[in-house]
Amino acid sequence: KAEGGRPTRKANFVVVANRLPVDRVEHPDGTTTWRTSPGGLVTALEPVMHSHHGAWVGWHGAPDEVLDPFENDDLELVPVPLSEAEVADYYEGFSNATLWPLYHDVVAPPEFRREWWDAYVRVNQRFADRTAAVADQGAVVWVQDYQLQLVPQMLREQRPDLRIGFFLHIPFPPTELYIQLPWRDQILRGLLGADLVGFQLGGGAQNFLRLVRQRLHLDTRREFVHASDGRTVMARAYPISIAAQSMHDLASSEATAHRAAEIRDDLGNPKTLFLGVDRLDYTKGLPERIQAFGELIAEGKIDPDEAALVQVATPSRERVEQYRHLRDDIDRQVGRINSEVGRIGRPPITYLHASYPREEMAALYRAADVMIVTPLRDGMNLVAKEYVACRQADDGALVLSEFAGAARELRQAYLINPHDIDGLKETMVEAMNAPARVKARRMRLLRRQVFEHDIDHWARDFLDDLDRVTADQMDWPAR
Ligand code: ADQ
Repeated sequence: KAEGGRPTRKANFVVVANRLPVDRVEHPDGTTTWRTSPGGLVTALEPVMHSHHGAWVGWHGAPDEVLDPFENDDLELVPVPLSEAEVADYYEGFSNATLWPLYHDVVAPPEFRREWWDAYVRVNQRFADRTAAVADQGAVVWVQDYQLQLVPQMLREQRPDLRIGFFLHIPFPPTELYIQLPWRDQILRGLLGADLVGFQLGGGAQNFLRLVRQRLHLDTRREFVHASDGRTVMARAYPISIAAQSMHDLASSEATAHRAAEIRDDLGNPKTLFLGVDRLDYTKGLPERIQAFGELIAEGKIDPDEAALVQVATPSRERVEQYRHLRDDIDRQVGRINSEVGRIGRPPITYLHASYPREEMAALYRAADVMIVTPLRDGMNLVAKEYVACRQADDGALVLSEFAGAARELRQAYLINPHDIDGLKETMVEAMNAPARVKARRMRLLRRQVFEHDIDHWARDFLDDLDRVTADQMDWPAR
């Protein structure tokens, strides 16, 4: 039920993200409505949005279209327009072909193009302008992620009254890699416009603080920066999580139980069902995982009559060249393995290049005996936490890369180095064959961790700290 019209009241809580949390639905009669996308962030922030007068500033997903602010599901949405060229330069270019690979340990080479940077600056300025126009005096503004790192400073220049938080969902890289960026100092200054800069892990906050000292010659004490305008900025870790209880409830339903059984049945009721679920991204370690599984079958260490791998890969960033190559590579790799070791009606790998509703994801998680999460670098990885939340008993096993942020919290997972294919293979076999009591001990601890640290916990921690920093109630270190 989309409604037109400008907002009448200014907002005192504003989320700023590249995308609005809605998708457009086109109806056969030509009308369009909006549907709230199932993301964790919008779910977590809904209570805060409603208890305050909240607004969300972001792109609505269609290039070359200017839309008025509108309300959907009681959320006030403020669309930021992007031209076709800006989508190519700011989003696909600077965000996803420069920053994304640079911040993920340069697992793919980042491209540095000056026209992409220009577009990034221009679009960040537009987001800042829209936000400045809708935010009430003294409002809390929470800027999200790597696409908008200049917004905090741009916003502060116009609106020093605002309380500004920033959260980075991806890793913040080691200084040796970060300093490759031709615009390294501008981005540090952009982030320092915030009162609180949040990272997934303490290591990211440390990298940031070190760079601020080295590059900008600012004084830092513990997790505080003494900014050049006299403000104190805090940099700290807030590991993001999921809506664990609602994920668990979904997985526990009769319908999900039925669908999970059906999935196993369709696969020939294997003794062990391995599952991988990722956005199709070169950071996620898909080739390594598929390689390991293929070798285990070829060497007879996994019997294809007794085990199957389902790999679900959500289509992603298909206009960026490296993503197109990755897709072709994986198609070939899966095809080769299935043709070499598969038998009629029983390919060992079921590969699905598609996005599924939450219900289907819950059924897959519930059906799987061994979840394999093997990113080469990942800010957090919510898939690992979703699998744990969907367990019905203390069963199942999680094989998890040390290079996922989630490995810091999920210590009882079967941790692996995805670059070490032999180690990965050994651990997959170990997880497959582990006695029930060993798996139960591990899973019990994992479940406790995920349920005690859910998405509400994350949002509350961040916003409480932002309140304290801006109210000057922090225990500031002596200078
Ligand atoms: P992503 O790189 O997208 O997120 P992840 O944290 O795993 O990675 O989140 C993916 C989400 O998409 C999960 O909720 C998952 O259920 C869903 N999903 C994946 N495949 C799907 C499919 N085929 N169909 C439907 N849904 C699918 C970035 C960072 C992460 C960080 C998050 C949150 O890269 O490190 O954890 O942001 O901060």
